Amino acid sequence: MRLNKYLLPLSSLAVLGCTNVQKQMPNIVLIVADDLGLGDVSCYGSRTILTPHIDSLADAGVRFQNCYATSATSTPSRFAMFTGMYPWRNPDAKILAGDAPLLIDPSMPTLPKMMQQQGYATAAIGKWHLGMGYGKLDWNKEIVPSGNTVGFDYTNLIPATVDRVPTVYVENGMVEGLDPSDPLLVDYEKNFEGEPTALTNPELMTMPWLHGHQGTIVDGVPRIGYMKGGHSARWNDKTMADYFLSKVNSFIDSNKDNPFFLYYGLHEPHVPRVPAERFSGVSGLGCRGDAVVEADWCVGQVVEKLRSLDLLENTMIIITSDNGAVLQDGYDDSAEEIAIAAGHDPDNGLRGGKYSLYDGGTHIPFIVYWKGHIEPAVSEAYFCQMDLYATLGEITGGKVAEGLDSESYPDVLLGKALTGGRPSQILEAQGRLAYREGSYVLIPAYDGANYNSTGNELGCNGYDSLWDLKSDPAQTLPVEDKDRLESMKATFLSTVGSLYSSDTAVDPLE
Ligand code: NG6
Ligand code: CA
Repeated sequence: MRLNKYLLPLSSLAVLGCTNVQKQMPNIVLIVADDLGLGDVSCYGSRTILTPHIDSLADAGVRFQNCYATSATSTPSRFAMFTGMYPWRNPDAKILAGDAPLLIDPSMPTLPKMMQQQGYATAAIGKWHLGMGYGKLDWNKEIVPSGNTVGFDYTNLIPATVDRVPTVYVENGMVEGLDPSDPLLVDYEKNFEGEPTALTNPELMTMPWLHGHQGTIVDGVPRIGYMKGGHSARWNDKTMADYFLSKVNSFIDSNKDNPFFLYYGLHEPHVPRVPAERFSGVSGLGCRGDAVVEADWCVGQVVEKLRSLDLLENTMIIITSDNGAVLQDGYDDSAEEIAIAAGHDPDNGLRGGKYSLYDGGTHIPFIVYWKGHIEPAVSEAYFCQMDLYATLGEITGGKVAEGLDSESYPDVLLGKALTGGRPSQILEAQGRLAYREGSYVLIPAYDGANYNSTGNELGCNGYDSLWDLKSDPAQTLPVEDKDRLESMKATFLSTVGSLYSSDTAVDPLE
């Protein structure tokens, strides 16, 4: 089976992909952390950070050893998860600014729309990073289209990332808590006169920046981009986890008697890492470790909520991360120094991390828990987050659109098959593509710097390299197998066509 199968309609893929599954309609809670690596989670072997809440779901559920995001950064990875389509098919699916327009065309089929059609109440709460509105946004009016347009009945979102303006919550397309007499203005090109930035007022900073974060200072943290006004609506980093959790709890309360699909985008441990005071110092690994502990606590709170409403046996909980881990990501928060001193490896020995075509970029934690329906297991099966769309469609009886890249593997997701799964995948990192087939990965030749400005390895080697993740998971030495390399390259090129060019350089940091 080669990549040309992506050209087949999905109906054929469904036939190829799996067995007959009896329709079931559990609630689905999809929790996606931001930059959480395999080595950050103790059930994956971390001895330096303890994540007891995630671990207890892994102990009683299926823990995937071989699950991948499509991409090594957030926007493309989330785009694929919700649309079931490879992000590189959409040239705009790159790390988005906070004022970027909605990336998902409202006419596109999406996972949440499919769930809606199945009678599920749907919500997106937390990190979004898929754009909002059209053209130049007026943040003081209702933003249309928004997450609500692409399948979520309720949305309460960070427009982009915690380090990008505007630092406000957007609930169902409206900036929450905005005072009309203090309108919110946003610009990614130039500052508003007199507004404090890292360059004009460094004395206001409690979190110094190293790269890229020299814009407006909010809460002592300099962000990417500029904003003015909207003071009453500005979030407080330290209460963000509690804020989103309260929205999650309300959504679950309101939908306890009907099926619901909840996407909960945890903002941790993405920069800036500013957890609640009560988590400060708890990990012994600095603010990044504390943020991981806070994220784990949030997972525990969701489980407690479901337990208190007696919903656990009727709810599938999926925990994952949008891309691999990163330590140094543009702030002077000592995450790297502290991790090195403590022997904390957030990538669990994998090469590269966030931003990278190496395995650490897209190889992510993935745990599926469904009380009473899933046997505890560790799965070696290959699964991609993008496959959730087709797979959840098959499980719930939802109508999956034709022609998607998403493939259906219900037995894999439910832990009935612990091997098998997806035969191949195109991986994406900063607009560059690689090709995985079985345990082999082809990283085509890319020119340009192999490290970005924050020192993270990208996978630009200047030559075609082949790696065998089975015999060499840390990608220490390329495999010398010219025939395999040539055959994989031919398949890769016939799939991605002109989208591959060795001088592709789209790293916004460069
Ligand atoms: C980068 C930012 C990084 C992070 C990333 C997006 C700098 C130096 N780096 O441009 O801090 O915001 O974009 O991360 O500015 S993601 O997880 O949402 O993809
Ligand atoms: Ca991320």
